[in-house]
Amino acid sequence: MFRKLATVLVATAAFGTGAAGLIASPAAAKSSGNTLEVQAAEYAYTLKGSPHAGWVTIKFDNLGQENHALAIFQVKPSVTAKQIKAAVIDGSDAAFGKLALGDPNRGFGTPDLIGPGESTETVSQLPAGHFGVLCYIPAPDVLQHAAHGMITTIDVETPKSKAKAPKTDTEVTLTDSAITIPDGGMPQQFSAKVTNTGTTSHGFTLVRLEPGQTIDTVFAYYNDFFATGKATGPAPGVVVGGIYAVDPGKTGYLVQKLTPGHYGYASTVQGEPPNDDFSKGLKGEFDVK
Ligand SMILES: [Cu+2]
Repeated sequence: MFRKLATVLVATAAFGTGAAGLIASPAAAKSSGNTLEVQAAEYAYTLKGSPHAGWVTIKFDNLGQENHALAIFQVKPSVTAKQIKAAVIDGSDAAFGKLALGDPNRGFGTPDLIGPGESTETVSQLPAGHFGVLCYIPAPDVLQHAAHGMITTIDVETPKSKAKAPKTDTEVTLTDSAITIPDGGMPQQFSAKVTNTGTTSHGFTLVRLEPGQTIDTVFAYYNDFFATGKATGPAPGVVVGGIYAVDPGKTGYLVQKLTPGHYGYASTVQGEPPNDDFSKGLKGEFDVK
């Protein structure tokens, strides 16, 4: 997600307050058993589905004009969106620590942020429990979307789902120093098995590059965007989909359609440079013919 969640939560606090809320409305459904559908727009999520523990499909559509993210972290039972928002505004690790269950940076292999009009789908194993969901993207007024209302909670229910991992046609391997994709790049449409054989969490996020741009210029652009809360000039690329933070030894699935063009990919899990995934070489480019 271009930043560690703890950093995101602390950074959100600096951007002040706004109204929390959740608008629930029907969404287009293509049932695959154990699915959560999330539609994002300015500035609310529309959620559909009651996922059970096990393999959970998350369909994430951005119907808005800005980038939107879907940061998911486990919280203690009965924690409310209002409480999470208060902790976000407080900004201290202690405030969030009172609500969080386990490591807030734990990776569940759920979607990364996506650009306007883009759609992505992940299939990953979620434990039963109560989760906070928020969008950490800065709005034009510099307030993060969470402060504008993109913050809610979801429950992953018991009993465990019988849903199976999807069929795959493509494999992607994440290590501590590289991302290996198929020779010739990713196809126009794929269901990729994404396996992390490294020792820390890594992800696989895809960016459609504007002519003349590289994954490096895109990464620099987004780092600046998140550091300042302001976009500097037109985006050099659009994030079209991705799976964020697959934990070591774990596997997730990314189901994606790509239009022809030049693409970059990277793990957006960050530590302090030069120890962040991008600096360590978890990036590359390919063409979709
Ligand atoms: Cu958003």
